[in-house]
Amino acid sequence: MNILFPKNFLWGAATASYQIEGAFKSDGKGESIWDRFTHTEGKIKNNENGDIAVDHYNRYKEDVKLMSDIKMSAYRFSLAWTRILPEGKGTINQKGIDFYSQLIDELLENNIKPLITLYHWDLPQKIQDNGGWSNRDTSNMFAEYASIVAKNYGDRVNLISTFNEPAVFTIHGLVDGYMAPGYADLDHFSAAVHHVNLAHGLGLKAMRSINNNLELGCVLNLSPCIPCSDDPADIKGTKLYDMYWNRIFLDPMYKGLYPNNFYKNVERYLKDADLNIISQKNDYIGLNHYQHTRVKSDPDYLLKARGAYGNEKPFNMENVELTLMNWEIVPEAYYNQIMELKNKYDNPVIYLTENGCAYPDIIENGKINDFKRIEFYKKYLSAVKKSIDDGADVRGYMTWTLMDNFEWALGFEKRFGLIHVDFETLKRTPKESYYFYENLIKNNGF
Ligand code: IFM
Repeated sequence: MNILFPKNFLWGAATASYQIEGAFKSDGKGESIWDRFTHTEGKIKNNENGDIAVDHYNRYKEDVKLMSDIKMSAYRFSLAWTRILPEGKGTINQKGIDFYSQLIDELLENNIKPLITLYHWDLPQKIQDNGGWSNRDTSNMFAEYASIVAKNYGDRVNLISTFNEPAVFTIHGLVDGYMAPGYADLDHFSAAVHHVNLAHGLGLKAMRSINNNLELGCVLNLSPCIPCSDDPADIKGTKLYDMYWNRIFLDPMYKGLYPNNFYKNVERYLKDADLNIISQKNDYIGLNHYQHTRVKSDPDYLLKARGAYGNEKPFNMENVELTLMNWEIVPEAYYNQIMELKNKYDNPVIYLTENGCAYPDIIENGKINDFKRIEFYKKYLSAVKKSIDDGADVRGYMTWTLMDNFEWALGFEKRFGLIHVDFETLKRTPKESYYFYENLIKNNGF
């Protein structure tokens, strides 16, 4: 063994409410945009949905035990806003509050630190009906929801993230329509970007006013962008892509400004104090990272909605190693991304809130020998260690994901879990990577 991590490094797994909970209308839960979107014919591969997902709502004790068996020290999960506030605002649903309260207690009893994400894409449908993120009121409703969470769980949970991957849910939800709510409207998109940033700032403020000991931040999915050739068009396209994917959230939150080229799109939505509210201190950055993005300028790429990318699309080179998502395996990009945060964003505390890979894991003789996933983890974790050695303040690593689950528009086909789930019987079977993770935790390295 030669890769050792710092003492007290957190080792955990991440999940998201809609992808695992199921129980989509149990115990007073309201409808979310993902309930509506998945129930719309043709939106999801094989018309699958998260109505049952992997039934974590009813099986959370079994799932916590699986984490505890390998001594995970952290678990990152998101709350379904509609369990707590079925209509997004107003009356609180006590059964929803109780569910997460019991989950938190179960984690703490098993020495697992809970990390909450407030919003992993499942906006209450009632709020969407009122304009969703393109309506400024939604930012205030989010702050109200955040304060309810701080009041109810802040005594037991101190790490809370406002959003998961705002670039993903705004671009795919409002520009190309690939995800809920499924629109393609650039004005809505620009407004939504600003209101999500504002909601982040208002959410921090609201939670801090209730409990000053909370550690608060946002989870961003950042990806170094590289041109796929020396062609000036590709180089220009790469800058644009980087702006949309990485900077329009990172810069307002961590530097208090919008990139110049985007400012004109949001100027009309900005009020005086907004950028100060958005850029108040974050206690950490949550980094989700999977791969780098190669950008090729493609004038034939005519989908109007892709205008937000400046008609650029990610481009995979040939002869590179890909996972089942067609994502490139590039551990150096992970190192570079972490170091960019260290060097250009003031050496922040970093939690690695998601990283992982999908493969078509098959049970053979009762076992799932997912050695490619183990190799992936070894490579990516070596990159993390190198960044720590080079001064990055990385405090923990959450694998995506604990168990196979609903992968959004792709349905159930892409398996990312350490634990295999039979989607018919819902039986959980640990993969070989689960045992690799067990040893990793035991040795604090590999
Ligand atoms: O499943 C998603 C997760 O919800 C957000 N980050 C990326 C994962 C894999 O696509």
